[in-house]
Amino acid sequence: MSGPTAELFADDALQQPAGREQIGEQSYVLRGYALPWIERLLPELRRVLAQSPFRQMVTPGGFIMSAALSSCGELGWTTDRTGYRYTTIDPNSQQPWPALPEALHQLAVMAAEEAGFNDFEPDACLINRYVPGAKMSLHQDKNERHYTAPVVSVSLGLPAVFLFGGHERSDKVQKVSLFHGDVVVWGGVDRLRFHGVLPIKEGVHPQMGPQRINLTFRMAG
Ligand SMILES: O=C(O)CCC(=O)C(=O)O
Repeated sequence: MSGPTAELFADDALQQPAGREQIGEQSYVLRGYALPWIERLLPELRRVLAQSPFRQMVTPGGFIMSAALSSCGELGWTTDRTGYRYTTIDPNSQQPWPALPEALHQLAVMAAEEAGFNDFEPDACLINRYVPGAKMSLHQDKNERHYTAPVVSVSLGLPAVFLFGGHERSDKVQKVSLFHGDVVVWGGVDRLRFHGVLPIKEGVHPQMGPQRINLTFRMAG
């Protein structure tokens, strides 16, 4: 997360339209919503990652995920050969996942409200790290106990193309460009829509370096 030289900046990371874009009946992109939080958020994130560093996990099918993962909050999402699940313990450290920092909690609650979801109380924050080339295949978020709460997703660093599909894997997919500080919220009738991320393009973000970090907040337990 250090600041590399200006000539390496990713051009499109600097072009960031403002405002709120509706991408589904109950889904919004809040452009630049996290930007005012970044200075508070990054030191908290560093502390979390010092306690539970990124690691590449294996899917039940035996594939190594290209995004590296960590978590904070009461519950952390994990995958291994036996399946996908939430755990209270970080399987690497055998310690509880780091607590959800207050700045992250507040950001997630306020973004959810901005998108029309009051009373969001996230107990899980999954942290995905994408280096150029890393991606997230189309999937539904179905490991949570209930689907009443939205998913709040914060983008940091290199730009990404977010894929937002329908309720069937084969449904048409919208391609939504996401930039540093953008927040996507989807819930209600859209909660189980397929989504994913295209491979991240080469680049170096001025604040975050050659990576994209995504935080997804959920009510999992
Ligand atoms: O990285 C993103 O923007 C989306 C992450 C995601 O799909 C997930 O964690 O379920």
